[in-house]
Amino acid sequence: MNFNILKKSANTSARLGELETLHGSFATPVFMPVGTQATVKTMTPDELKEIGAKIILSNTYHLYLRPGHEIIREAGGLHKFMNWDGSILTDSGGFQVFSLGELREINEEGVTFRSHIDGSIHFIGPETSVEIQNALGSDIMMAFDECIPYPATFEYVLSSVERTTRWAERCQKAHNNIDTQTLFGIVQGGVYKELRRKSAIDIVSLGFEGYAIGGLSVGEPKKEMYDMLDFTVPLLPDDKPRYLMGVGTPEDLFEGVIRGIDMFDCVLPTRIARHGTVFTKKGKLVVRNAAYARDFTPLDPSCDCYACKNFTRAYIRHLINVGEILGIRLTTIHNLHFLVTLMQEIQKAIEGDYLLELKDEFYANFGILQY
Ligand code: PRF
Ligand code: ZN
Repeated sequence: MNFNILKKSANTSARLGELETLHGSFATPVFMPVGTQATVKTMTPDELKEIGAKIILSNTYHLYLRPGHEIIREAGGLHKFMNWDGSILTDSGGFQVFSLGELREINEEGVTFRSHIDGSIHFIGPETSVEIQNALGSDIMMAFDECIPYPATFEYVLSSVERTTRWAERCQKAHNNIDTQTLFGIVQGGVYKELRRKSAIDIVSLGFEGYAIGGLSVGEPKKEMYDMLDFTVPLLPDDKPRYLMGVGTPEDLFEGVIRGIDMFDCVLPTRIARHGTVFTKKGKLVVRNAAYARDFTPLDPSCDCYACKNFTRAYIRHLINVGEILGIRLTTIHNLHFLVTLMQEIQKAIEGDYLLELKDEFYANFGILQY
């Protein structure tokens, strides 16, 4: 993997960069659509390409359970299995396993958990996570971390920060495909600055090709998240990509980029699409609503995605209300196009030094208050 910074924003911490993997190169800041189960829900790889996606995220935990990483290894890796020749980042399973609540038990070795599918008992630790990710053959792999819920006590977060560092080191030792796959470290620390500092220093001292900030957007107020970014990002090496995990909304993308984040992923655009909600430049729109029964305009008149060029709100509302699959395919195409295109606009604004102006204009239209 190669990462080059092409331009630094004059009056923010944003950077325009280029990240290159064995499956192509793309500009950063970048939004990665989420394809948990080896598919970005409802989208073919061709459709993903058409909206401009160059890198997607997939999940160790889900693919380990079904179909099993050995089947994907046999298929020739995840790229071949799902016929996606762009880049893939895999999350380590840490976050997904910890989200299981009652169904798991953590100790120094790793996490023992019950499958959310059939209740069978499994174990994932740093070595197993890396082995699974090696079998999947993703371009970027994530270290196995402990993401704790919010709120949590200082003592608990401290012990999880220390464990996350020990696990990160074990991931490095277990990683076999260093020529083809890159491993990123993850900084934890909850909303405690001291612990964010400790985690950043310890993880950076292990030496990774990229650094993620985990444990945010887990229920803390937005201001806390932005404060943690203000504090944590400057502790990370300037010349390596920085990835804010599981974030976010359009405003989170602006606020993250301005604070120096290069990569984002979130289920939000695809999830809300399946519930009939779409992003528009004028804010979110619930196209399912009766208000759009006779609205023969596109989801977003300013959008040039396939859904907006060819179909009306009234038609898409009808499809969703009668449960036709095409409805949620169209809202998904539109929402992913919206965020990927927003990132391209952000890239141009960094290049042209008008990022804050773009943000102000976007917030005013979308109806976001300033942070
Ligand atoms: N760790 C991992 N994946 C994640 C997170 C984390 O902290 C988050 C938190 N927003 C999302 N996905 N491994
Ligand atoms: Zn559209």
